[in-house]
Amino acid sequence: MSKKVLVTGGAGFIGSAFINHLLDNFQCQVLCVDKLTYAGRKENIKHNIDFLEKDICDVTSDELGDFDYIVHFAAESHVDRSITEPLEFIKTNVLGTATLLQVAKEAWKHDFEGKLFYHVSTDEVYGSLGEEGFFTEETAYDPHSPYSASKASSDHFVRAFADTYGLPTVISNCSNNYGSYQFPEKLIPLFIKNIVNNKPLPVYGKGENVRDWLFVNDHARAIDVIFHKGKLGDTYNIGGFNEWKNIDLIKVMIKTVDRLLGREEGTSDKLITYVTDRAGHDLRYAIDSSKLKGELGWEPSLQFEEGIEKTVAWYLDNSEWLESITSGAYKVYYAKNYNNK
Ligand code: NAD
Ligand code: TDX
Repeated sequence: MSKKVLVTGGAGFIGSAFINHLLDNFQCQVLCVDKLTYAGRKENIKHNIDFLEKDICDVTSDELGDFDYIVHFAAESHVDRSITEPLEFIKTNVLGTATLLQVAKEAWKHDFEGKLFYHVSTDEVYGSLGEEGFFTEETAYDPHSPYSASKASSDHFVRAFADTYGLPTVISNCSNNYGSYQFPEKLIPLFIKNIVNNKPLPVYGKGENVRDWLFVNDHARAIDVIFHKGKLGDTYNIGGFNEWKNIDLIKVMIKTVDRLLGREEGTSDKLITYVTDRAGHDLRYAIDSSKLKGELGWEPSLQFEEGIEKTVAWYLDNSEWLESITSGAYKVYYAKNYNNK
């Protein structure tokens, strides 16, 4: 009988890429548990799967049936939103994760042979780097935003359940993802959308913060590799060795959108608008993923130039998706908090 994988947050940006990758490559049964917040869309998943529309804080082992693995993506994921609504982040990211750990422990009745709880986390738990150096798996946690503090806390609970109850767990901490189906509150899709619509591009501070960008399908591949070959109880960093200063990345996006729309080069440069910096804005993230490469043989497959071209082209071709995902609940929140974007 094929194995059953419970995927939380599978209607979101990375979770849907993972489900699509999994079912393109493996025979298994997937049950997605997702609350369908403003960030989740069932249509992001291109396969027929079982779907439970539910808050992870409220799931019980009874309603899930037997399952072999959990891959846990569900989270509130946007740093700016965590600054205006920190309690939502604590609820979903901390209490939600702890609830799932407890549910897995109960459902597996302490018989953990062949089981796995895979927790998807972020490089932001490590805090901020200066000009030099990389985050490794040994870097001490030093989160600064309510988002990263909630993710750090969820990582601690995963390790606590492994140490206390022997729950078979693995954690990966990944850098910034980009690609199709990302909600347009994050830098790359938001700026593509604004360039297309000739709207201002709100660059926080001086635009000098650095992020390490990884194509979402490469993240899905990394999770697959760790899921199948990772060591129980271990942690793996995932990154693209692909650092960009925000302002330089923004100039690449402007150039690419203008070119693909047939506009003259430089047309949209005037949209760059420097605005008040994000509170507690981490200066630089950079992941050392050499453990993952050395032990499990994973490395990114796509060059950034190709990835950003594909990504811009996807958003230009999918304006209906962009319109639909920014209507409804998000519109109300957006109008209240982000009138300047
Ligand atoms: P996303 O915001 O696009 O999707 C989150 C999904 O979780 C949505 O489908 C949403 O409906 C669901 N969800 C939210 N709260 C829920 C709840 N209480 N119960 C059930 N479902 C709920 O997020 P993403 O960018 O796909 O991120 C997925 C995971 O990867 C998160 O855990 C995030 O911390 C982590 N991560 C993201 C990035 C990135 O660059 N986006 C990088 C590293 C790690
Ligand atoms: O309007 C903007 N202007 C701007 O200058 C936005 C939305 C962002 N920025 C800057 C802030 C960051 O330095 O761009 C950079 C990237 O911002 P986000 O897309 O919001 O991502 P970040 O804050 O780096 O967090 C992301 O990567 C790690 C994801 O949202 C997290 O879920 C993930 O864990």
